[in-house]
Amino acid sequence: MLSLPDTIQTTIQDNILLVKLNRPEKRNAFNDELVLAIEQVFANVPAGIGCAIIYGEGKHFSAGLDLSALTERDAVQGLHHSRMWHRALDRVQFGTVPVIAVLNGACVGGGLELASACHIRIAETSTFYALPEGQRGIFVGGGASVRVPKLIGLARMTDMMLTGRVYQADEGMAIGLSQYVTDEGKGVEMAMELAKKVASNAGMTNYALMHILPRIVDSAQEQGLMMESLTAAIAQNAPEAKARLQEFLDGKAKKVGQ
Ligand code: 1HE
Repeated sequence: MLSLPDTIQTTIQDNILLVKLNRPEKRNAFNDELVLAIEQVFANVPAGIGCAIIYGEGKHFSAGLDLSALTERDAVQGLHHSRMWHRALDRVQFGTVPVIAVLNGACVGGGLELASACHIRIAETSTFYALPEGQRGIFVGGGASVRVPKLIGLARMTDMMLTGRVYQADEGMAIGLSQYVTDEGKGVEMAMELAKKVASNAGMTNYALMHILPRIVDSAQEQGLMMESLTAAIAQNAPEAKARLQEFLDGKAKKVGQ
């Protein structure tokens, strides 16, 4: 059993791991303890889990970095602090299971950094996105400069930080910050439905989507195409793939959209 602070809670339903940020009185702002707890949780996903869901207690997913500790750090401590965030969020993005984030209210600063390390984002209608680091006189340090432009492009992230622009839930989906928008209070339910589908995929497919696809995207075309071919060859050779293909050929598998 992991020893976790009460600012994070985990439960398991069937083969889905639910992770709740539980610091609503501070709008789920991340102190170091909470960042390290996220690292622990995603480094130790129990065997048999097929997908994880992360969401926040209260009216906000997360207000980002806990600003109360920021003034106490010197430059070297600041470097290590940022690298701690990178370690923790790498555990989320490159862990053992796909992660679905359910967003509501503020998804700002480090909150958006966590959300962008997840594989699917569902925004409830109250969600708003911002990178207030610009206004606070600091810079992103939890991976946003790498992950956010991949979702929305360099120009939009630059604008968010230069002008303090806030995107609402629908706009956020239109530009790529989330893949889904749903009614208030319905996010976890929707995430459970999606998580069941994710967890029913062949293991190699999910592994390739989490660990290989992002590397292909970061590669030059020739290397990317070669990695794709190698991945396709490995995936189709797995017994699970052969069984699924045979099921389709026997007319026993679901058609697309069913
Ligand atoms: C906090 C934080 C925080 C709230 N650090 N304590 N993030 C920001 O710049 C966002 C700052 N927060 C806000 O703009 C607002 O709090 C919200 C829009 C998120 C929510 O507003 P509201 O009216 O619901 O709550 P509140 O009254 O502002 O806050 C409730 C309490 O949470 C209050 O503490 P209290 O002791 O007076 O009750 C706030 O001080 C506290 N609180 N947000 C510390 N962020 C890896 S680098 C990442 C860099 C960043 O993430 S920068 C972005 C920081």
